[in-house]
Amino acid sequence: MSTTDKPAAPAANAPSYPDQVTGMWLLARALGKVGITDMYGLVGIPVTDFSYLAQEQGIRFVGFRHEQQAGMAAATHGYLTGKPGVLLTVSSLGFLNGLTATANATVNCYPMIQISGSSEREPIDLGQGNYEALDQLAIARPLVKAAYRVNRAEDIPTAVVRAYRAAVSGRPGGVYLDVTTPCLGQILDRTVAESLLYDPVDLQPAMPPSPEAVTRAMQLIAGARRPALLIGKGAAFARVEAELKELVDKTGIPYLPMSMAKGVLPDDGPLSALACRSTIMQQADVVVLVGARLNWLLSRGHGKWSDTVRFVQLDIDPVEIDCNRPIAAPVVGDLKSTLDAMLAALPGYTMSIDPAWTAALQQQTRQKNAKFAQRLADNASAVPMNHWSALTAIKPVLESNPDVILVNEGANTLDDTRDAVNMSLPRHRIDCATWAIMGMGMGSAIGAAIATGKTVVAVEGDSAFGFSGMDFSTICRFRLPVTVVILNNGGIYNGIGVNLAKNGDPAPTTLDINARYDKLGEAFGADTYYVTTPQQLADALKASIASRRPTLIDVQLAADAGKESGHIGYLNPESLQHIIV
Ligand code: ADP
Ligand code: TZD
Ligand code: MG
Repeated sequence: MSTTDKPAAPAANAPSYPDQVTGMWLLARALGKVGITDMYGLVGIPVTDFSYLAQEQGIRFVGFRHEQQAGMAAATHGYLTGKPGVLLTVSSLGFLNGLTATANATVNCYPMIQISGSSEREPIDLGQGNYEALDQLAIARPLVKAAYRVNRAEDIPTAVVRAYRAAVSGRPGGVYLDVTTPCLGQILDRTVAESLLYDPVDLQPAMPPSPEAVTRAMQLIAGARRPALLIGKGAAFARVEAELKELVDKTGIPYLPMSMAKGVLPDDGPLSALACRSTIMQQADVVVLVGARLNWLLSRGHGKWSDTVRFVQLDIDPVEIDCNRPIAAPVVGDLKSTLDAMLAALPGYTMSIDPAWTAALQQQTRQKNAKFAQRLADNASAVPMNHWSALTAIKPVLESNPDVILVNEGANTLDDTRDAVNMSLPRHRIDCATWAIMGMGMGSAIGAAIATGKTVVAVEGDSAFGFSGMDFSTICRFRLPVTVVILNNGGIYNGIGVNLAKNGDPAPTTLDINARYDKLGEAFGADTYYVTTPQQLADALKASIASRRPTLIDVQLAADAGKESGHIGYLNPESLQHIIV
């Protein structure tokens, strides 16, 4: 080999592979070592090479148009698999864009890890104006479950294990892992780097409850005349559907799911009290919270709730207990261990359920279902369509494809779809959840498709879709079996709104009633439909589910379909009502 044939000598700060490696290489290996198989993100300096190395090591990398959506995908991945989803961001704004999703994951108890490159510490700390300089660790800390920074490549395996444990242990949540540019680029001898990797023992330990707590809860439940189980997404996450089914079968206690817990037990099962929420709040004597918080979604334990109802709360987080109302029987532990202990204790107890309670709930369910069916039928032929007419098409198609994962966001689009579509399998409904945020749609749909391989249908309000719409391109680029259904009523709540502008501007809630969202799908090579009748919508949805191809269905609704959500009287002052009239 002549001297001119020699490979160029590596630059002073580049490793000479294969004997030397970088912090980035070690980070990819450390993630693989704890079982991370997928990563969602948006790259650039200083993490681009890290994404290449991750792919080279067999980690799937799903590149997005916006970090928030990559984060929503990672969060959904974490929720559906029970292992942390991983988000990769660049420094400064990329980090901040992603952090919105990591904060949302923390609020929802979804396990995820946001890994962000960050620029050199010294100029940040002295405020000297470096490239994309931001004190990211300090900003992340109050918004996430745990936040760590790695400054030395030698610490990377430990940092990854700590981040993993923090994300999934106890109450799951978002973890921020800050990796500085010098650490990413730090050169190590490969033998040294490899010697740092280790197999952590018992990454997700069981946390069984105390026997006393189980006994206290069982006594209360056994003595109840009008009990109910209130099932939350913590139960879906904990994968306790079999244990809950056994508990319901053996005790006969009726159950009521929170939105994302729909399908943990079948919505249309004989003991489903889905349509009896108010009755349970007002008349139940013992309510068992199963991985559900007594937060704003349950009037924080006040409002319609009776003063005398006593709560059993099954939760992994001791700090949750008593946070809004005294809990008569807290059982702190992981739900699998807790329900196993309760089922083991069950033969020692006799239930006291009043048969009239169960019969009344079942009667009420039949009445509400009939009313509901009538409401759908009444709207079936409305032209142009409203939410209910669209749902006359969507409901039967989704219910006859129970293994399709439903992603759902919007206001009317959220409420009406949640109420209309029964779920029969756990972890098949993902929505705006605890913060009621818009902008989880495309990311969650992608995360669900990647994490499970299943077909996904996202039912989106037109406003909701706008927050994440550009990442429809990611669905197409990765050829995912995702159908996006946009219910276009031309705005937030509807396309009419309240317009007090004196200069002809649109109302604050008004968007684009004539937009052809299907053309956006066309731009990225998706199958597309523009539909104006329930029949066209049903045909399009059936075809898209069968095809497992990226599909966008633009559903034309009337601009006056839908109402402002909230019913929050004190935010609609008399004076404004007066002006509107
Ligand atoms: P929902 O919105 O469906 O009511 P929340 O998100 O409010 O549900 O509540 C979920 C609850 O589940 C949280 O309080 C969380 O601590 C709890 N949780 C999460 N994972 C587990 C688990 N493995 N075991 C027990 N509780 C869990
Ligand atoms: N921004 C974010 C991040 N989250 C929010 N929840 C809102 C704004 C406020 N908001 C709602 O609470 S619902 C909604 C917004 C903007 C959109 C509703 O319109 P839509 O659905 O088109 O998605 P419908 O069917 O028209 O009601
Ligand atoms: Mg709308």
